Amino acid sequence: MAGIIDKFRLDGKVAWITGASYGLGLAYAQAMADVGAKIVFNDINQELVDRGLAEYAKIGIPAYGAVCDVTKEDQVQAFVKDVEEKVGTIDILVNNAGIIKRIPMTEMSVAQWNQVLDVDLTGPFICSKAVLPGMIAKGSGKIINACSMMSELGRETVSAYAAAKGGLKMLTKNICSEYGQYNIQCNAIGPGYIATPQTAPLREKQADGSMNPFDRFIRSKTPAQRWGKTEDLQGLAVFLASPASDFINGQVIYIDGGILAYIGQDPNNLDESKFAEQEEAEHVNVVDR
Ligand code: NAP
Ligand code: GCO
Repeated sequence: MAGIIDKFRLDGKVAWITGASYGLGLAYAQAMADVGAKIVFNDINQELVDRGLAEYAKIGIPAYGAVCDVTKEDQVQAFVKDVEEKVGTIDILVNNAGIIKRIPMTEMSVAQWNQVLDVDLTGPFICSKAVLPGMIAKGSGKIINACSMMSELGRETVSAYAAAKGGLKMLTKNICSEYGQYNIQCNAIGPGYIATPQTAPLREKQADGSMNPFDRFIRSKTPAQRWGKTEDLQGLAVFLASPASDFINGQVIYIDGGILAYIGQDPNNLDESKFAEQEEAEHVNVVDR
């Protein structure tokens, strides 16, 4: 008799993780493959796709990868058609691909604004629109969006990113509203501050070798007093991709070490000696791009 653990398996499912050559996307793919999913991924150039394929081969994951820019609808439609012919209907879409530009709003050009919105908000629209017909025909589907602390909070220099991630929260709720009737669930993962290439500049040591002030700041805002590791998010990704979450829809689930619940403490009160071991672990996770 099937036990509850079987509800967390993805055997026979095709999972497309966008922008999954490294970072959180690679971690999501590893986890989903571990519970039986067939992995499909894309990146914006062949070098990155080859890098991703090498990463997957190194860990024994048979993956299908191709060049596809999530902001180009023609490329996305062709990618999905190719996958459906060669691998099968896409059961799970993780809209993971994303960029950030840290520029004061008054200095940000419209082109820079549009570039962030194109990848972080229009990209998920384009990719979701491309996979929904197959999910509707199949009678089931999972769409998982990459939201952020910036879906709830603002901060200096990330206006375009926050606007995109706030919009992505509402797109998540709207896909739920419009397609839930077809047994399609659309939810979002809301990571806190995770050690990946995207956040590496925020942890880089200062010229004198001292801790980056933003690194100290984030630890003072996180009850766990550490950055997240990509593996911290793997369980939630599998859960939202699996039958175990079939009655969860339109939700953003935050996985932030407690940031959104905590007012924070004086960064000067932190005992830096506690960080040495944690810091080593975080650097292992940051893939040099
Ligand atoms: P990352 O290390 O920068 O990786 C992002 C991935 O997306 C890369 O493979 C990147 O490839 C790809 N990508 C960028 N633009 C693309 C496009 N137009 N088409 C296809 N692929 C594209 O980011 P991450 O830290 O793993 O984050 C992954 C997602 O989680 C992002 O949406 C991010 O906003 C979100 N998130 C991250 C954190 C965090 O603390 N790390 C927290 C909350 C949310 P290239 O190398 O070619 O750019
Ligand atoms: C930043 C960071 C954040 C994280 C993440 C937090 O510059 O503040 O890059 O935006 O990437 O989105 O959840």
